[in-house]
Amino acid sequence: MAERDVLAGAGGVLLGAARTDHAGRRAVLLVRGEADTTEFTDLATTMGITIVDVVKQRGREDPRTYLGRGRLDEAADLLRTAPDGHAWKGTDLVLLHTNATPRQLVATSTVLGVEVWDRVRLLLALFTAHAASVEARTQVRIARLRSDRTVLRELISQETTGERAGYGGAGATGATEVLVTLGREIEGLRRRLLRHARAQSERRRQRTRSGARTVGLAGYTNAGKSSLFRALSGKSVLVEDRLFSTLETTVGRMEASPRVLLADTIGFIDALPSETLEAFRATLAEALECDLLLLMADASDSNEELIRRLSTSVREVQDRLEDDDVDVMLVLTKVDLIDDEQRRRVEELVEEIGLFNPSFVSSHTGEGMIALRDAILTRLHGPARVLRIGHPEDNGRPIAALEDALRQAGLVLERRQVTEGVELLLWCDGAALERLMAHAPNRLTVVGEGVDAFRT
Ligand SMILES: Nc1nc2c(ncn2[C@@H]2O[C@H](COP(=O)(O)OP(=O)(O)OP(=O)(O)O)[C@@H](O)[C@H]2O)c(=O)[nH]1
Ligand SMILES: [Mg+2]
Repeated sequence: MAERDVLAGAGGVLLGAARTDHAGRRAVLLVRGEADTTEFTDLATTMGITIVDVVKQRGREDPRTYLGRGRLDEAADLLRTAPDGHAWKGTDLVLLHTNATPRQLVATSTVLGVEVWDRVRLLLALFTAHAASVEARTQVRIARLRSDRTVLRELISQETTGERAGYGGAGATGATEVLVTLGREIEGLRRRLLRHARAQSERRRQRTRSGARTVGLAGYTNAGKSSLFRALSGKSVLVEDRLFSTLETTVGRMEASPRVLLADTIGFIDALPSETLEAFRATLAEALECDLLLLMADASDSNEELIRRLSTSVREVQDRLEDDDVDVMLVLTKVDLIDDEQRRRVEELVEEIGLFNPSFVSSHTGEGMIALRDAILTRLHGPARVLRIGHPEDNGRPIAALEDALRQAGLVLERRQVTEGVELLLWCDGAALERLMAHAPNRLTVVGEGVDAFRT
């Protein structure tokens, strides 16, 4: 279906608007109640939209008009009559600080006469603007069409019940046709996405069969997932200080161990309706179906934000937490931005919500990264061994061949020279190690277990 503006000229609920770049737009934000508007404003700012004014009205949402009818009419007047130099002059977008019902969306846009977005429409517009890959674009389009469909149904029902005069000249029959086309397009896109998901899930199976282990990165949007992915894999992915830079899953190998795969994915956000979230299930599964899940949060967030965002993330990965086959580690990022006292407070906070032993890391300064790498490998492969090659009575027999054999059999992370020969910090399957030891009697000795045994 061609992108179209179903309600152009009749109040402006823009459905499937072709416009993807909203940078430079000026908007008025309507807020009912006492909610904190920071995150909403951040979402708008991320898209380059300037909020020129905020209208706040106390009390509960009006189920039909969101603000009370009187306040809404005042806003409509001001939108039409704002003189030059007034903040509202040139505003063609009104934002509602809520996940609005279709009824509220239709009514407010009819009264205001400009484009109206609620939180979900703002998110969908943001996703549309950021979607770079085919997969991301397909997901986003499905989510948008689904959301458009609910608004359209509301319009049709209002017309049928006579609540609203015929629209766009096309009348209810025209709208019903659009509805059918919408349904068909959603179905087609869904099938395409399903094929993609099947291919992905086949790839996952192959990986597992080849002995690769996967580490999924999950957390609130902007937590620093892609930055950590980049630091651990060396693979370049988009990192930006904006919400929802990443909309699909990227898999890359861990630099320290090519048999460990990392999966960076889309971030979470509060209160995304399930029909919108549904479109992203497949890409999330690609990252969340893993052997080890890194549950990530930004340690430099304020206490309330940290708890809120971490709780949302915990909710989203709940079934992973309950799955015995999935190991979960808590990783707190951007530790370079906080001091020791804040760090202790963050530790207490996460304990209060039932999480323990966070790893603190900074992808920028590298702080905590070696420890995190070691912890990941230990969780996946068990404790490392410190293995000595060489013996005082070896009389300088070359050790290179043995060292090569060990490197083939397992993962050598670090190496150091000692008087008897060399010592390796090694992750290796027990049976493989025993075979090698039997081959070279007296030349290999396990002198310690665990990463710390090597470091001290
Ligand atoms: N100071 C500091 N900033 C960081 C660190 N890690 C990430 N950032 C910044 O935080 C912002 C978000 O980082 P990303 O890695 O894109 O976060 P993300 O979780 O992938 O975000 P989305 O994909 O948008 O959900 C960027 O501006 C990064 O430069 C860190 O360790 N220290
Ligand atoms: Mg990202």
